[in-house]
Amino acid sequence: MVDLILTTFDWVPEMPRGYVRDLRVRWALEEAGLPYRVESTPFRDRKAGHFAHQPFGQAPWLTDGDLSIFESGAILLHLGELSDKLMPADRRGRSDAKEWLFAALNSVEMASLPWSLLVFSGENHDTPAWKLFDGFLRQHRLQHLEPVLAGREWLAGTFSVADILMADVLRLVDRFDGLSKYSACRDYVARATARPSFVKAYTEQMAHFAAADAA
Ligand SMILES: N[C@@H](CCC(=O)N[C@@H](CS)C(=O)NCC(=O)O)C(=O)O
Repeated sequence: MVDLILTTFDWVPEMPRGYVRDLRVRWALEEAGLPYRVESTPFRDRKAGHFAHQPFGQAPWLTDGDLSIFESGAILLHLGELSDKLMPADRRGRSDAKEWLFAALNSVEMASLPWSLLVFSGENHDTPAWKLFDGFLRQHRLQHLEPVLAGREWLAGTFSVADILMADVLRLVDRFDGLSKYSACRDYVARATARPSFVKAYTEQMAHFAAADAA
């Protein structure tokens, strides 16, 4: 019996495909080799039942038996507790993985998300907002991450949930060429996304949304 159920949208527009955050959860589940199934919730017509699982009406969420968990970071922390393939076994390694997991979300994604939104909306040119967010991401985040990633293969020593989140956050920046001056960040994204579990997660997310088009 499969206790782990990942819920994502039934369909999304082309643009975010391959980047919808259920990919983080698929990737972690694949790395851990945990059995799971994927269910869909309507993208267009979000009902009360959806908001009961995800208060912002977003995706993904994970149910594990009687637990329902939203926020990709919280889901990955939960999965990290289920498998030592996702979290180092030793105390220091676990602490490192947790701090880098939060750094990915709360320090890097908090800078990269507004940057990406400006790119999406075509505002990535000579405006005060673009200069502010582009400078913030580059000078205060990527520039400091660069020597860290040049000096280690994975953030917490061995591959962990922190790498899934950090690589996924940086992958979106890379999509819009934001890593061109940060070769260690780019190489890190390349080695993370070369992992078979990422490739499977990505392929299955793309197939999930393509199936919705076909239907
Ligand atoms: N902080 C949330 C963000 C979730 C999120 O932004 N989900 C996107 C898909 S990647 C979404 O649901 N977008 C539709 C919307 O916000 O209405 C997490 O990491 O789980």
